[in-house]
Amino acid sequence: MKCKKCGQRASVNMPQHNLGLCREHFLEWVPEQTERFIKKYAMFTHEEKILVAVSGGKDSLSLWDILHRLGYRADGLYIALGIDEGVDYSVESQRLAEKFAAERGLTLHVVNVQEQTGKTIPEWAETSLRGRQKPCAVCGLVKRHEMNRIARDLGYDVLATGHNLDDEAAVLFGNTLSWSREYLLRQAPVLPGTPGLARKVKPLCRFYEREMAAYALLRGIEYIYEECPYSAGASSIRYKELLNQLEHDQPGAKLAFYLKFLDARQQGLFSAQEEKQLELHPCPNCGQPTSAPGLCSYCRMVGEFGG
Ligand code: Q46
Ligand code: ZN
Ligand code: ZN
Repeated sequence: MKCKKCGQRASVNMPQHNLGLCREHFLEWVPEQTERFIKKYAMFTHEEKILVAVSGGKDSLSLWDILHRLGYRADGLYIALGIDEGVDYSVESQRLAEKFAAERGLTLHVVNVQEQTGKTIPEWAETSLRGRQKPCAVCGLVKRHEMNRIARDLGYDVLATGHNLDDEAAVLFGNTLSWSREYLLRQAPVLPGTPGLARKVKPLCRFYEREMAAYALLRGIEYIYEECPYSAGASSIRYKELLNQLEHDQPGAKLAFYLKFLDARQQGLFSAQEEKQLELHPCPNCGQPTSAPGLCSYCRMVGEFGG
């Protein structure tokens, strides 16, 4: 395939878009498309302060790189989870996030979960889940809480995460299989902010995972290749494989699945009453918004198992 812009040999072929691009034009195309999605979904403006949740992986570092190239005011947040037993996953991902920031003169905030809460994520899982389940449930809870806390305390307008289309389509697939209307209701490129809670945005939600991998590679971004050791066997990985099989036979199927869901949302998939369910109440302890009145899940966990 040839580059659609200059006719040279294409470095990246994207059959789903019927598009091939050389290195130079692909590296231009990705930020252009990102800017288009930011505007289309009214994610943020150049005046707003953005906090990018950075894991050290290809998606979040590429997102930070793209926003920086587009001239947005974006700082990073790295949350050290303490997942290092025999793998050095957290240590290595923190090193790469810090290196990325230092090389570009960008601001990176680092929160250490153990210093903040007294326990690492595996230790929290050991006590609160009695070691019976994978730590992901507590990990998600703690990460969300810390991201919201830092965004609020440091005055960021927007919290941006690096979820790509494969992530979003897999989540959508899982929620559709179980018809979890409550979770479906919360899946969108933009979740509006409320007092005390920054708006949440996913600027890469329309990029295929392999497009982001190509971007990181061609930009020379050094990122952690290993997945978190606890991600093995997650249902989202199986859903990704299934969707990839479908995509293989039918290029563009993954994107159509996600975009048609967004269209259906716009056309009133959910009733006004359901949309209202998204309204949140402040937690009496930490002040962070929570779906049910009373303490939020994070404060309940720390209250019960902390100390
Ligand atoms: S939730 Fe689970 Fe991830 Fe936390 S414990 Fe690892 S796999 S990092 S996205
Ligand atoms: Zn070209
Ligand atoms: Zn709370």
